[in-house]
Amino acid sequence: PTGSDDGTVVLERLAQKVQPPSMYQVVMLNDDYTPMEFVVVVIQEFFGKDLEAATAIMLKIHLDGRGVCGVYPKDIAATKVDQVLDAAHKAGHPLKCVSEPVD
Ligand code: NFA
Repeated sequence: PTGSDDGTVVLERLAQKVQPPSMYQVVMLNDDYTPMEFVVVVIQEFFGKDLEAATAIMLKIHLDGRGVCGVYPKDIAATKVDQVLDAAHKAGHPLKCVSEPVD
């Protein structure tokens, strides 16, 4: 390499451009009306969990008020939220979920 640039500047600029996607958690909220079994099925269907894992997440939401169903890049997390809200609305349940940045 010639000159005083040893490549550090180029690598710094590359590192600024090439970043892992910022991750978002899909959080489901408890309510008093949505059946537990519906929540378990939704978590299995849209978040790829087996029955045991989906049941554990559902119970955590039921007991704590909220729980993380999965962590994804921003656009995928937003799609998961849409899928859950659409399925809940179509079934007549008030189930809510949101996505939020992972700290
Ligand atoms: N709290 C709901 C019930 O008792 C179950 C539920 C769990 C709803 C998780 C929403 C999220 N039927």
